[in-house]
Amino acid sequence: MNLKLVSTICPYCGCGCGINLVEKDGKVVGVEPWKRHPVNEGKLCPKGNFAHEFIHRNDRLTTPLIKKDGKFVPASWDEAISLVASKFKEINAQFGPESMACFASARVTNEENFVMQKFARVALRTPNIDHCARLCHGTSVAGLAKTLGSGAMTNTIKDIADAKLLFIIGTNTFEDHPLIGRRIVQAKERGAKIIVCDPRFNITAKQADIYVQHRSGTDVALLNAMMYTILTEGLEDKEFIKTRTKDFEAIKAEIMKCSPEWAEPITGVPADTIKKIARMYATSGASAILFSMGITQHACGTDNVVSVSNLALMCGMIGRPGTGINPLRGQNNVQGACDMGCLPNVVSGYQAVINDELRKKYAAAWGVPDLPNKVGLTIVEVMNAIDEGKIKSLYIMGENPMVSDPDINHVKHALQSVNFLVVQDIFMTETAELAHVVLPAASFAEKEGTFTSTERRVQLLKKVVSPPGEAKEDWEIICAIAKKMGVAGFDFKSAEEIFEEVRKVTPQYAGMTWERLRKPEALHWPCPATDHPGTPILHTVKFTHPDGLGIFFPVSFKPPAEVPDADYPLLLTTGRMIFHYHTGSMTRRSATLDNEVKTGFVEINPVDAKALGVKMGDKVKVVSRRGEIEISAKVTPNIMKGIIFIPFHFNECSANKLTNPVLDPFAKMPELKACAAKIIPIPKEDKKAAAAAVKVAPKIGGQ
Ligand SMILES: Nc1nc2c(c(=O)[nH]1)N[C@H]1C(S)=C(S)[C@@H](COP(=O)(O)OP(=O)(O)OC[C@H]3O[C@@H](n4cnc5c(=O)[nH]c(N)nc54)[C@H](O)[C@@H]3O)O[C@H]1N2
Ligand SMILES: Nc1nc2c(c(=O)[nH]1)N[C@H]1C(S)=C(S)[C@@H](COP(=O)(O)OP(=O)(O)OC[C@H]3O[C@@H](n4cnc5c(=O)[nH]c(N)nc54)[C@H](O)[C@@H]3O)O[C@H]1N2
Ligand code: SF4
Ligand SMILES: [Mo]
Repeated sequence: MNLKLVSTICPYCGCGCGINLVEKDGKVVGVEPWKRHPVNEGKLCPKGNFAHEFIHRNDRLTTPLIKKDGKFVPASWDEAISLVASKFKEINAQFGPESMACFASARVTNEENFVMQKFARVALRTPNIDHCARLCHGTSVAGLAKTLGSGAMTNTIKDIADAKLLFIIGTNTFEDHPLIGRRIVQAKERGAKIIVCDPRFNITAKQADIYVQHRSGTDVALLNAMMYTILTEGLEDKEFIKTRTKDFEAIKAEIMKCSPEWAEPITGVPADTIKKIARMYATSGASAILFSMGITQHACGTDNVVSVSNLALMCGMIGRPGTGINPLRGQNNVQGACDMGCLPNVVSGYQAVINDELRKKYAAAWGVPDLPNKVGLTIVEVMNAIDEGKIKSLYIMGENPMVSDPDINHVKHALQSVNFLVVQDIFMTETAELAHVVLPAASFAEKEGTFTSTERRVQLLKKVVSPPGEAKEDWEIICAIAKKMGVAGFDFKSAEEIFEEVRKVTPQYAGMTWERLRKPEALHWPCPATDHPGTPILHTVKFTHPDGLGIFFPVSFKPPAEVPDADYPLLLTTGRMIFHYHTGSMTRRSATLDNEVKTGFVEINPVDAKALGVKMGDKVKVVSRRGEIEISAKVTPNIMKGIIFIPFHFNECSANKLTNPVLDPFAKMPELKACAAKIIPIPKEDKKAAAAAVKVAPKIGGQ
């Protein structure tokens, strides 16, 4: 028996855990711990432990597919690439470059994302390039760019264990970043206090010394009231405010309107609790903030992030070990996809496309006269622009908006009506089904490249087995289309060669080489020179703004765009669970994970359930202004009265049929965490039919 262990990186969340894939006879047959990996030290969550199970599924895409008369027909690469290239050229000539859009992917490598943004900007000459960071930490990037000058996690994962207090708000870390959760446990064992603020008493909240249950969408009220206590009791860090920040005076007036007594009826949190957590945060000596989607996915998401930043700056809890503002980035390579410039306003290294000097320098490095010099459309804006007839072609690599975008009925309408849709994935997803051409990609185990984790750690991915059938690496496919279109600059021979180009044009990555990255220590960006050790902690002596100062911005509380009313009396929030990942394309095809949880549910408080006459397991309809779904009720006191929660992983009871696509004005983030909804019990006689419908719906379950 010939077993080989290959050390590589988990393909799921942004923790960036190291795993050993076990290879036997050209197949990946298991996962073994990589004990000396500095992030996870051999520990893995269930998704990492079973990350091999989807790789050799027999429903992997193995050949290009072209839709003819409404049916997919297998095609050769030559035929598919020729068709895509000629269609792209035709649409470009007929409707102009701005009628075209590309979605990159937080699941694929830095090199593949870099090539995708180059393809959009050089081959299609369109500014319309975006990816799922828009629905994720787009507001963190926007908010922290305003206050600190750059929008990444300020400290490292390991550093979390050194905090004296962890302020955990809007992240269910134990389910969604389990190997960061482990550092929370370590901090607790060393005596740290844990505060969790979340409308659900989730698994993470169970670890808290103080659990604060506030209403979805009231974070600014809660944070401002904490700052009110800190200011009125003189607990702010005056020295830090004086030497490291500016515009502190500008926020005082707003904060002084927000007493804990004012916040109590808005948030549902007793004023005394708000005062207590404010004092604890300000006086621990080393407080770190962890936040994620509960903060970001709101129409006021940027405000929420700025408010978090105000709190940390006011208390001087940044730039030192055990402190910091830590947006826990979600996907394995969402940090990297942003770093590589798969955003409509920046090329790689966050260099703004509207800055003439930076853009011209960048274009010169690519040997082209210029690049699109305006900010392109974001994900939800692309869907709207298709409806308005402005976008005619969409090239999607490694995203599944038919399950992950808000207001699915609208997304479906858009994707069905766009002139030309190309989807590049490893499986036939709900989105791929609507495509004109489907291109089969190699998975994480079948290619080389780099991923950048939530702590800005750049790590090498190893090729363990060959892709199935004729599937190719994403960068190879993109380059083949570009070359067929007759565009120069896509003649890469390997991922490493692409990385060499990344280094040249991306200051944060300039000092990294694959040779250096082969060591498991890897490197945290910024790493400007080959003898630079990388930067684990940001902002130790100055912030990223030109004057080096952190900036305060006043933020006032605004309720969610849709609040409960007589017609829709409940507030719906959405999120995740440990066993499933996003649209389920991989975890629902992994037998072990699929067996754990087969389908979705709606969490409802016992008081609300009783008033509706709904019992545990009953099938109900959940209805919003955008759509309705049928789903089983999970009656639990863990969810606040008046709030309901649905995990968004399950297409047959899709939370996103209900969610509100209203956007944050700065980051264009949709309000995925708050919309008005109602529950309609399904009368007894209809229940059998509904149950049968739900049973047949999941068609991709474990094989
Ligand atoms: N198992 C698993 N892990 C994952 C993922 C996955 O799909 N599955 N996805 C990855 C990705 S891309 C991401 S972005 C991360 C996301 O990780 P998280 O942010 O942890 O994920 P969510 O479950 O969406 O939301 C977190 C919490 O926000 C709470 N919340 C809801 N509304 C509000 C509010 O208004 N205010 C506050 N303060 N809290 C609120 C929810 O109750 C929930 O407990 O997870 C990553 N890890
Ligand atoms: N209601 C609600 N909606 C949400 C959220 C929420 O909390 N609530 N969260 C939002 C967030 S934070 C995020 S990040 C998004 C995620 O939204 P998506 O990015 O759309 O979700 P994924 O399921 O991760 O989709 C990734 C796709 O990439 C494919 N894939 C995997 N590896 C590869 C590869 O190597 N190459 C290629 N070409 N394809 C590959 C997978 O099969 C899958 O179809 O969802 C958002 N939507
Ligand atoms: S914590 Fe994240 S990176 Fe680590 S094993 Fe789990 S899913 Fe993979
Ligand atoms: Mo995300």
